[in-house]
Amino acid sequence: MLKKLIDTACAICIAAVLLGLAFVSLQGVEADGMVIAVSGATPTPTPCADSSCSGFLVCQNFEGTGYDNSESWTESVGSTGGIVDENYTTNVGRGSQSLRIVPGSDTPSYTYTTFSAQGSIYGHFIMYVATGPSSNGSDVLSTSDADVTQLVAILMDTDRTLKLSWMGTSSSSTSALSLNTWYHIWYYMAKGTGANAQAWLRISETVTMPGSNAITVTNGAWTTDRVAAYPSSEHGSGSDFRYDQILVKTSAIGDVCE
Ligand SMILES: [Ca+2]
Ligand SMILES: [Ca+2]
Repeated sequence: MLKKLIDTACAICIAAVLLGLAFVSLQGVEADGMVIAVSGATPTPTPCADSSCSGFLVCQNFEGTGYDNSESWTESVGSTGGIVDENYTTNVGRGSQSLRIVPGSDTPSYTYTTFSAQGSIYGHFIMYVATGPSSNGSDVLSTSDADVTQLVAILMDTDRTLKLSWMGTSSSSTSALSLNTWYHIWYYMAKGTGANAQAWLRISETVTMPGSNAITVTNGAWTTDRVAAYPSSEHGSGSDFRYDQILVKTSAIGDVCE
């Protein structure tokens, strides 16, 4: 009798183990057949790049009165109707405030902060187009040298496609930004020695950086360091843009926080 009870218990025990293995097996295989690790511990999520502003040359989210992260920004508001509002709350990309930039009818509007001279930078910003530009090649985000000479700029045409432009040369993206939609835009710019400077642009509606470029430049002519990367409007009335989460770093940024 005792042996039979032990045998019965073992059979139940083995069945339970087999059921458990089957359950673990089911849990361990995703629909696409990729086997993932199963453990009792909760996986630690990889923190997004800007979970803190530590290590960034620029890390601006426009939160609170004025600018945040103790950064000093200088505004230039275009004459006759220009707007630079770093406390904008109607359309916000992240947090509770964003930046609105509208050009004046006679001069553009922009705001900038500077950083130590860099031969190459990685950047990110989010933007929202309420009204597209009235002319092709309108400034969206500019980078400049120590003399505030524009080196490479991200521009937008009237069809709301973006392009990278440098010294009279440009390379265009293939798809247009929709109106009233927030886009994450990542870029990389590295100076060269003549006709070999590098740049790329990537665009997404999510915080995950795409693996491929929307624009690739390998023959850029710029050879000087840059000290600023800043939002700027078209040179003429028409556009109405919002910006948020402006980041600059000397190393890759990757996925960002929402
Ligand atoms: Ca914000
Ligand atoms: Ca603010």
